Amino acid sequence: MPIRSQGYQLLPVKNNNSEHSRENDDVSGVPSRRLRLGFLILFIVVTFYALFLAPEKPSLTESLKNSGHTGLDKCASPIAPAAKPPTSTNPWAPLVVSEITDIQRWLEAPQRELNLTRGSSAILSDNVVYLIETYYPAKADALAYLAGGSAPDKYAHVVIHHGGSDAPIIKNYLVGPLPVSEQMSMRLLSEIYHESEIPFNARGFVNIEELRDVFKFISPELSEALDDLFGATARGNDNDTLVASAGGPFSFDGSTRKTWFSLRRNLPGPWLLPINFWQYIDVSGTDPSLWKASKIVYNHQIFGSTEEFLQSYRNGTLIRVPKQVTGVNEDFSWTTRKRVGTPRDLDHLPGPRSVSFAGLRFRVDRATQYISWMGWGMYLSFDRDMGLNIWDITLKAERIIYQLAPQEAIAQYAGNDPLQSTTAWQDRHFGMGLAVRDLLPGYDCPHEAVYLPATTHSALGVIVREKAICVFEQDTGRPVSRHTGYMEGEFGAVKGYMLTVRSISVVGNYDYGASIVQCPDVLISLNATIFDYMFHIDGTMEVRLSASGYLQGGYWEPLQEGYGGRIREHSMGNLHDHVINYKVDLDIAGLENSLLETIAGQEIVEQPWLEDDEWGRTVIQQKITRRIIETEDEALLKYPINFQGHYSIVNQNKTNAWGNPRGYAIHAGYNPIHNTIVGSRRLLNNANWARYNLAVSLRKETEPSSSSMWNMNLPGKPTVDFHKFFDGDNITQDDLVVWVNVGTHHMPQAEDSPNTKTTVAMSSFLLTPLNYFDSDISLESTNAILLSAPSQPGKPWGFDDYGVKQDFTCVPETPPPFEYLDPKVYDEEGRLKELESVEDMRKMAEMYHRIKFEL
Ligand SMILES: [Cu+2]
Repeated sequence: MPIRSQGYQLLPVKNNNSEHSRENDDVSGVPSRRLRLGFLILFIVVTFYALFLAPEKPSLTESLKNSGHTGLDKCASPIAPAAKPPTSTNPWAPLVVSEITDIQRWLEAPQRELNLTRGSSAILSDNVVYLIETYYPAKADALAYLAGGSAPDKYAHVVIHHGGSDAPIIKNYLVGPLPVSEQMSMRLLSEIYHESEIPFNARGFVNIEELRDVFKFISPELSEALDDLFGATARGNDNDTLVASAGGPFSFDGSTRKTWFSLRRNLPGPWLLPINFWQYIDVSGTDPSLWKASKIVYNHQIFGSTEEFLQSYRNGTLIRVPKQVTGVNEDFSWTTRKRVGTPRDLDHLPGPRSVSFAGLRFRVDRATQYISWMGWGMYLSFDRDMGLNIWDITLKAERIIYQLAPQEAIAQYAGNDPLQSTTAWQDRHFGMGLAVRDLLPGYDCPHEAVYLPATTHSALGVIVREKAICVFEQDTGRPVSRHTGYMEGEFGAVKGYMLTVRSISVVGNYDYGASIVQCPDVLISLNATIFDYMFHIDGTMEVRLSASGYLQGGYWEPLQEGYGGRIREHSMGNLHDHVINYKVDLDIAGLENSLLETIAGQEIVEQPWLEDDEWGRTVIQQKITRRIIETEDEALLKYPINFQGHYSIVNQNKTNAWGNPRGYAIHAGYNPIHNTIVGSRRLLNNANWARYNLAVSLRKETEPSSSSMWNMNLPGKPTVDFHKFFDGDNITQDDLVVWVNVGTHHMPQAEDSPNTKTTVAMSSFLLTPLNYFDSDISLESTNAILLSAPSQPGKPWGFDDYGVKQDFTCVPETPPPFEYLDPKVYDEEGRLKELESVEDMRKMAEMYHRIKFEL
């Protein structure tokens, strides 16, 4: 049924000549002489200011002076000019090596009665300091500091494995205030978790010692059988041709700790080279003598114990995989990243690179890790669990985001084998911050990028990576806005520029655009994750995550059909979902914010101006419905069907000049997905955020994060239960947090081999002004052009480039030669540690994801 139009009535119609002629005047486009004169004066002032007075462009002025028009001088060095942070310290700064060392010593003092053993030599039944890092201050305290008050006290979050207790347990402590003094104290930190106790079986790995007791499950007899069956060895020798990888989660509710071991060939990219042999091991508790291997699966045969398997092997009843398909003589070089094929035309030339001829246009304060660019400002921080995070993101001196931080990254696999079908990773467990990698200059980030360090602590000491974060500005190669026209002032373009802050983590097999995991030689999955935060001049920012690296490959055989894609003779990529959650603590025009749902629907409306002719008396058209969502319970959200609308955070009491509430909208970017699987025991209640595209909750100091490093191993009893955040609180005109997901339904294919590509394994969301301003602020840019029509056809078009000479040139500095250095590793005393071997470095990098047998 059509609805009746509103607000119109049929009246006798007359031509209104006077109004018509005024409209004509308006569009005549002939500016008055006064306007033209005004424009000329403005142009002269702007040009003079840009060339001689503008304080923000010292390097351009300098370079212009140096170069003249006769020859080319050297360009300004690509060094970021100093930023002016709003405060003298970064209240969210990670702890530095000396602070961590001081806390370690304070914890070890006899009067603390913690009976600690240092991580490097600890066994499971010892008490070990697992983590020391910054505990972020309460928001009210940080805001008071930003507003000119005193700096908040600095506290540390300390995790201790109490393996030496009668009932081993993990405890969290708040230690401070820093620096260490008589006033320093420690207390249990439990208010941010939903479970007061963290079961020991949910723990993270401390060192290789724990795994040594796992290696015993590969007995000499079993090694011999493996050698015979696969032509590969796992004997604890340097030249072993098999390594292990384990699946997770390791526990359901903390009562046990078990994992499926899968064996893979010890070659480059072992993740792609599994053999069809799996072992289920029970490593519950702290007494390795009670651990057992309860099952072996080989060639579709299931054995209740290693002994059963060996018996069958010895007595000839074992159904063997035919020798020709065991890969004995196979060429496995395809798993390397070495260049293949014939070089393409002109590919012997280096590709284009971008140069800021007039010097860098973003500012950096290294001491506080504060960055500013084109009206944006932000502080960076870094933590063990998820790596790079950003604080106090301001635009034109107004805070838009208090905190922007990744929270968790899940990857749930499928397959017709014991490992893949039971795997649901949550990479926070391994520490995506700990897994940050030094960036490859010129390859991971453009040549001119400015690098910033990150410091992370683990039970084995402190790692400082000098090139953990890169910051760079790029020409996006397309205008932010443009229009062609003949009227004065309507033809022009504003150039698109973007500032990117990036970090890359490699947890096991994938290189997530962000971090480093410590894994003693068991393979989990090695993914590189690239975390990008991209800022645009119109107030838009994009949060983008890309993944690369090796798949967690499976053993291909026809029975795997439907669980992924075959990529080689006996290798497949198994189907899985990645979902990554971000915390976005938006503060739009203050703390009092509401969640606005905007939906574009369809209406059939009858209009009085319509004739009853062939078009009919009704039209079908779009219509917007806006609704403020009032409680948390209604704020577990999926993007509107067909993206007909969006969700936004607005301040209902602060309006722009047109009466609209000022807001920021959350738009889906690439791959706006959520988790496919709901109800799996392995993600029962520990990653409920992954069921949605986004969710909005009332901000609470007791709900700082949607996950924890133990969540992976506690699906039945999660340390942080996201659904508990949604307990009916009113969310109108209050401080809100948006939890937004990105991800990929990863259906592996041949082109994922040897590595997944960031071109498609990418996902993002955008935050963009929604009536936050009165009009488009990118029009403020002087990197823009305004054209005026010639007086007669054939004459050149006039233009105004606002005095910014886009053709300015000089000789760029030669980029420094490529160099890649190891991170600095400090021991518990804060002394720089010499790693003994490359194998040590590898262990540290691949810990738990590629386990080399050490018997
Ligand atoms: Cu994947």
